[in-house]
Amino acid sequence: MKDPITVSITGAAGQIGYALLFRIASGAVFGPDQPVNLRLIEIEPALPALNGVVMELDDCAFPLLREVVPTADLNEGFRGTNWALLVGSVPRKAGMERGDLLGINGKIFTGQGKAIARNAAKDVRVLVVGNPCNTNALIAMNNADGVPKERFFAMTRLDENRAKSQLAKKASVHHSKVTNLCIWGNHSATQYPDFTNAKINGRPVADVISHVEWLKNDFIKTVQQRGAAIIAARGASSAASAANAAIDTVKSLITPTPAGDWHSVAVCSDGSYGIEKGLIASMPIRTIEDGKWEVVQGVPVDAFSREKIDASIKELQEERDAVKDLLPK
Ligand code: NAX
Repeated sequence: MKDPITVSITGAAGQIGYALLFRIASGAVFGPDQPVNLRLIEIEPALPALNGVVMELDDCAFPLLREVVPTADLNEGFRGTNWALLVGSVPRKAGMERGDLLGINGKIFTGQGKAIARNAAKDVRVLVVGNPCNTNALIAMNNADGVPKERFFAMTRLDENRAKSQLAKKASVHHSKVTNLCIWGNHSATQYPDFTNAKINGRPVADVISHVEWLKNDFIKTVQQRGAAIIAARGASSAASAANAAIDTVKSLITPTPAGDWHSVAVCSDGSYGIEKGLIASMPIRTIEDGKWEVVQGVPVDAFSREKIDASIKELQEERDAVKDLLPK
C-alpha cells in the first residue's frame, strides 16, 4: 500500500464539501490503492456542522480513509497537505458590490496562501473553487511565498462539462464524443466556451452543428448562465456538479491528457495567447504526467474568439486591479 496522501478542503461543511469529501475518501479521485488523510477546514461557527460530516465519514468505514482532522486553524488544516482544495468563501449577499466581495474574500485567500506556504508539503497543489475563483487563486498564489506559481489552479471544469453536455445534446451524441472544449478566461459570465476548436466525434463542431447562430448566441449564453439557471430551478447553487468538476480537475491534473485533447483549468498565464502574464486565466491545458502540465500552443483564435477572450481577460485585469493591495510586490 502507498503512503497516504493528505488533502485539505476548506468550506468542508458546505454543500460542495458534502458532495466532495465522500468521493475523495472512497478512492474515486486518487485511485483504489491510494490511502487518504483529510484535513477539513471551516470557520468556527460551522464546526458543529462539520463534526456531523465527520461522523458520517466515520460511518462509511471507507477502507482508504486514514486520518480525518476537522479544524478552524489554518496551520493545522494545511499541515503536510499535498492537495489544497479551497472551496469555502463568502457568498455575495443582496446589496453587495462585486468589489466588496473581492475585498472580503481577498482577505481569506491572503491568509490561506500564507498558511499553505508555511505548512503544506513540498509538492502541494492548490485548486480554488470558491468564487471569484480566478482572483482568489491569484491572491493565494501571490501570498504563498516559495510555492511555485504553476501549482495554483482555479476551476473552470464545470463550465467545460456544461459546454460539452450542451453540444452533445444539440448534436444528439453522447457527451463523451465531445472533445477539445476550452473555456477561456474568467469563471464568470464573461467566460468563453470555445466551440470553434471543439470537436464532435473528431470533427469540427460547425461540421456537425450547422446552426452557427445557435453556437454564437444561445450556446454561449446557456453555458455562461447555467449557474443562475440551476439556482432558479433548485433554489440553491450547483453543488454535486461542482464537486464532480473539482474531482475531474484533479484527475485531469494527475493523469496524462489523451493525445490531441486538452482540458480547461485556470492557470497562471505565461503570456500565451496574448493573455497578460501573471493573471489566473483559463486556457487549454495538457497534463504530461502527474505534476507536469503545459499550455497547449497553436490553438487557432479567430476574430470572434479573440473578442470574447479579450473581454474576459479585461474583467480579470479589473478584478486584479481591485485587489492590488493584497498582492505583495
Ligand atoms: P456553501 O455556502 O454551502 O459552503 C461554503 C462553506 O464555506 C460554508 O460552510 C462556510 O462556513 C465555509 N467558509 C466560509 N468562509 C470560510 C473560510 N474563511 N474558511 C473556511 N471555510 C469557510 O457554498 P458552496 O455551495 O459549497 O460553494 C462554495 C463556493 O464555490 C462558493 O464560493 C461558490 O460561489 C463556489 N462555486 C464555484 C464554482 C466554480 O465553478 N468555480 C461552481 C460552484 C460554486 O458556485
